[in-house]
Order: sequence, then C-alpha cells, then structure tokens
Amino acid sequence: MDNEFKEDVLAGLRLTQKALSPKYFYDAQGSKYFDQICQLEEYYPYRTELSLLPEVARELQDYFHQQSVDSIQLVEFGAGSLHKVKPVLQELKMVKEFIAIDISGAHLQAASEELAEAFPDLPIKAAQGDFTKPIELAPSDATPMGFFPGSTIGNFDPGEALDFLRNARTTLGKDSYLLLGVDTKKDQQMLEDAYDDSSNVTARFNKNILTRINRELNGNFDLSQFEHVAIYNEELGRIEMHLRSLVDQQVTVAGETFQFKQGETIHTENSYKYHPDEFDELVTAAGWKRECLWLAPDAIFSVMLLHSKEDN
Ligand code: AVJ
Repeated sequence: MDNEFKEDVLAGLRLTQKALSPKYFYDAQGSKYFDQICQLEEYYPYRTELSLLPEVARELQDYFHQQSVDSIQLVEFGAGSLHKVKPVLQELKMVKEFIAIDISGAHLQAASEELAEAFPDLPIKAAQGDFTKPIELAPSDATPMGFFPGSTIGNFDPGEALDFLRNARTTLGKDSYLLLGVDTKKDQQMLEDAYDDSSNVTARFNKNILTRINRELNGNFDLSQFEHVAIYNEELGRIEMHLRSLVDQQVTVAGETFQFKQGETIHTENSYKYHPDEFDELVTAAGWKRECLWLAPDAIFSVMLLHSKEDN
C-alpha cells in the first residue's frame, strides 16, 4: 500500500499534466476535512442526499414488499464514516446483514463499532478492500443490495464508472439491487461554490494531499506556494480540482525532483455530474435496469435503485 502510494504519486508528477488520485485525500486529517466539508452551507450534496434517504428507504420498504423480497444483505462500497446507511437501516427492516467495504481499514473499523451500538441486533461486517474490483461476498439467502452514496461514482471517468457498475453487478450477482447517489448537472456557480467554499475548508482538504506526500514520501512541497482551484468543465460535465503553482519552483519527492512553471497545476480530482437520462445510459450499458428514481427539490441531487435481472 505504501509503495503503491509512492509509485502512483511519482508517476502522476511525471505526467505533462501533473495529476494525483483523489483516493489519496483520505488520510486521518483528510477524512476530518471531508467531514467538515459535509457541514458547509455551500456543499449541498451531503445534506441533500441525507435528507432524501429516509423517504427513499420507506419507499424501498414498500417496493420490496411488492416484490416479495423479505430479507436483504446490504453491501456499502467505499463506506467511510457510515453516516448515510443509518437512515436506510432505520426504515428498511428487511436488512438482515450489513457489509461495509472500504480501502481505509482503520476509519471503517471505528465507524462500524459505532454503528453496531445503534443497531445491536444487526450482524455487521467491515471488510477492507478495493471496491472498484469484483469482490467475493459471503453466500447468503438474502437478496444482495449494494449501496454507493455520496456521488462517489462521480470521481470516476464515465468509462471507469461503467466498469464499476459492471463489477458491482458481478459482486452482487443475479437478481440483486444497487442503491446509488449521483450528483446532477446544475447552475455553474452553485457547483463551483460547493468546491471552493468561502471558509476555505475545501482548499485545506485539497492541499492536505501535499502535506501527506511531504510526511509519507519525504517531500518538500511549500503549501504557501500553491493555490486551490475548482472549476466546472462544462464540456466534460465535471468539477475539476487542481493545485496551481504560484511561482516557478522545484519540489523533491522521494528523492526525485519535479519542476513547476508559474501557473502550472496538479490535477487532484474530477467530480462528474450527470443528468438522470445521461446516467441511465451507463446503467443500461452495464446491464442494470433503473427501477426507481428520487430527485431532491430543484433536481439538485439524485438517488436511484437499480436491479440486475439476468446473470450474464
Ligand atoms: C466524496 C467524491 C463525493 O466529489 O463531491 C468534496 C469529494 N471533493 N469536495 C465530491 C469532494 C471536494 C466528493 N466525493
């Protein structure tokens, strides 16, 4: 893992357009910054999705009754701090087992212990793993339902999102479900404010990846010589976050030196936004069928239930 981080960072900094993977934001400090982002007035995705979920779960309860589904094995991908699953578990009584999968094991362990206190009768498993690849689930008589909230799928390019959807279908199997949160296209100012907040929390979150490189890979990034940038790329339908060098400078990481021109950026994150119809093309191409769609007021966020009927 350490070595993978090093190789990924060095490879990313050697690119003409320097780039780092957003999965490396989430060290202990980065996870704290992300929790702060979720409390920001400007960051609408977190609270919007959270406020949709109780109603979503109530309607799912009715839907599954109609489908004669009476027990569910719930599997959360990229589980993080497990805030979103609580309203689902509260309403959806047919969940008989919960499995949380995340790359960062320690954060997940603490979160699942907290969840176990709130739901003492529910069997909970925390599994460390790369949820972007197919995973072997423990066999169960219950109907598998994946849960991938927060529009984390937006971090993937559309091609990678398609791969994720296909792999999730392989992991969850025939006659399974997937409950997904997907952020929508909207007013550019609202999008950019969400990723460039007035309290500069997102800027600290973005720059923290440099602090992590300094600490873990013996780097010497001077954080005051970089600025946070968040722009909506309308053509590609994505928010891009970058770290822009304020001066010509050189930086050393793990013994390797990198040159920065003034104004040059490191691309640190994409956050794709989809119209529901547009996203449905990926869903269909991956072999899923959308059964339900919930839209927040003004369609600023979407939650959907997908079903996989055939096992091809
Ligand atoms: C965790 C990927 C859903 O893209 O909105 C928040 C991450 N980055 N602010 C997002 C993020 C900057 C977030 N996701």
